[in-house]
Parts: sequence; C-alpha cells; structure tokens
Amino acid sequence: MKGIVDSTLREGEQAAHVYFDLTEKLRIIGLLIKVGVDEIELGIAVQNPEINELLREARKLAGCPKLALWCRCLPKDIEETLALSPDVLAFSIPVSDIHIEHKLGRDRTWVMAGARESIQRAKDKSCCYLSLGLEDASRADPDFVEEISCMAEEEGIDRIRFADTVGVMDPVSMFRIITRLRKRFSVDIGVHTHNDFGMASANAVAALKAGADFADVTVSGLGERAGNAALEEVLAFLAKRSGVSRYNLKHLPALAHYVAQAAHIPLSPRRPVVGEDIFTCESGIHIDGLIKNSSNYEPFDPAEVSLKRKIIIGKKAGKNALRHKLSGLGLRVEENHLTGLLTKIREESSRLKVGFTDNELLHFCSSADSKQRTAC
Ligand code: HCA
Ligand code: CU
Repeated sequence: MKGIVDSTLREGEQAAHVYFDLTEKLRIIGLLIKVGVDEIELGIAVQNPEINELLREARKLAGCPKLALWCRCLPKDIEETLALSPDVLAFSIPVSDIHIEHKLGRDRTWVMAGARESIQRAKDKSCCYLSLGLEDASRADPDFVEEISCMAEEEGIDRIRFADTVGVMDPVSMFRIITRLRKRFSVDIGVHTHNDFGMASANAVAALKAGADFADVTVSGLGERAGNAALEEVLAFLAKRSGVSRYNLKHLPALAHYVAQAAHIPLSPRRPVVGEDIFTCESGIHIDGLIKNSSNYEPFDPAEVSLKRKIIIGKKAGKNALRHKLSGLGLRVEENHLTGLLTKIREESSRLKVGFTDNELLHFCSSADSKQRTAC
C-alpha cells in the first residue's frame, strides 16, 4: 500500500446539503495533516472560484501532503485544472456501458479515444502525477476496464483508479478484480468505493489487501448518497489489524466531530472508531470480561483514538460489575448486601429506562437503606 487519499473536500462536499467555506476547508486539511493522510483531493477545479486560494493556503500548512484536483476528461477542464499546478491531476471518465450509452450518449471507441487524448494533453502540458479515474468501473465490462487501463499505461499514466461509483461491489468481488488488475499492470492502482450497501470501507480494505496502492476515503464516509469508505474505519483497521503504523489515530474523533459540525450532520455516538459511546458498556457479562482484561471485549485501547471506556450500571448489570464500579467510586458494600442493592438498581433502571452515571449511582446508594451498606 502506498497511501490513503482523502476526498472529503471533493466527494464529501458533493453530498447533498453539505457546504464547507474556505476557513472550514483549511481547518479540515490541518486535521487531515495531523492524521497523516497521504493525499488530499481538494475539489473540482472548474467553476470553483476559491480553489486557487485554497490550494495556495493549503500548501503553506506544515506537512501538507500531495494535493489533487479533480476534473472530467475534457480538454478545457484539463487545461483549466492544470493551470492551477496541482500535485495530482485526478481526471475521470465513465467506462461502463450504462454510463457510456445513457450518460454520455457515446460508445466505447469514443471513451477510449477521449481518455487517450486526455492523457496525452495532460502529459504535454504538465509533469504532475496523473490519476485516471475509471468511473462506474465496477459495472463495466472487465475486459474494457483492462483495455483502457492498458492504453493508459502505454500513454504513461501514473495511476488508474477503479471506481465503484454506485457501491455495488462486495469485498470478495473487489479482491478478485483488483487481483486481476494487479497481475496485469505495474502502474499504481487506486480504488474509490461507495457505501450504497454499507460495504465501502470493507471494499477499500479488500482492494488494498489485493494489492491496490491507494484507497479513497472521506471523513465519516461523507459523500454522494450513502457516502464512501470512511477515513476513520479504513485507517483504524489498517493500523490495528494490518500493521500499518504511520497514521495518527488520536486525531480522528476531533476530525470527525469538526466535519460533522461544519457539514451540519450530527455524528452518531455509535459511529465506528470515533463515536463518543463506542466504548460504553452496560451489560454485566461484558463488564465482567472487561474488568478481567479489557482485550476480552475491546479490539484496541480506547485511548488510541482519544476515547474513554465508560461503565454504566443499570438493568443489565451483574454483581461483579456493580462491585467493581462501587469500589472505583470509593464505596465498599458488604457481599451479603450487594444482591439486594443490585435488584433495586435493576428495578429502578428498568422503570426509568436509563443506566446510571457515577453521580446517580452514588446518589442511589446513599439513599438506599443504610443498613445494607457501609461506606469506606
Ligand atoms: C462522481 C465521480 C466519482 C469519481 C471517482 C474517480 C465516482 O460520481 O462524482 O474519479 O475515480 O464515484 O465515480 O466520484
Ligand atoms: Cu465517488
């Protein structure tokens, strides 16, 4: 694997109702730099009056990675984009018959010629890194995907990007197609995955495992429709399950919260890797396991993503969980009184449909029958 490309500012901002202003974009870039992504897709250059300033200001940020600009494979778009001197030109062309016929009203020959001319034009005008996006590649004839990739390689492309534009792939099919392309091509291979069936992050990981060099992601998977592979899911998986050590996971929640705030889309407390409540535990059996050894029920230490483990005591608590919790709060309850206290807590929690916070628990204990407990 060579890198992760974040497209929150291009694909993410394409999502309906999402708008980032210049200040927000620069703040997002600053946080992406802290996380350590390898490339940032800044946006679509054409008809984007602020892109020049964004590019200029982003470059001033210490540690700024390669900056990519996206455009269609059209002569005017390519020239306008290259005039801004991006590090990476991410130009894209549809390759499925569905798109070729029903979107472009053309045929494969036209697409092949258009892609060839676009690469030649880009190479003629600039020496920046060229990434050719194969839009809707997952629904295209795999032979045509190979044919166009072969032409692109011959013309000197740096990366071909396999786009699962409407998110129809699954990890097994993704692994197979990338394995096939990997065997055939030595240019960089990127993947761009969508989340229509909830598989975007898994598909991105599968592609990397099959030998893809780059995977596109967006913060919290923000993007068209159900979105894209989520930066935090892919990075955490790479870091914790695939031995990739160069990303700093600690900044992921801050980044996700900031993007959520700027996009006006609340971040679910259950959001994998970054949600406030993902390490909150209430069931007695799990708390018991956590007390014995946190790795029993946590895939990694919450502190690695700047989160905290929270133990809630309520309807689902067991004796061990309650004893542990109370002792953490400086309370020691006689063993023979513990069962009675637990029953009361369970009843009350059931009735109110809540689990108790530390303060509520202290209050509960202090108002419980004083005969049944002794405080240290
Ligand atoms: C889109 C296009 C794209 C492009 C991907 C690429 C896609 O629908 O906006 O350039 O590789 O999903 O196909 O994001
Ligand atoms: Cu996309």
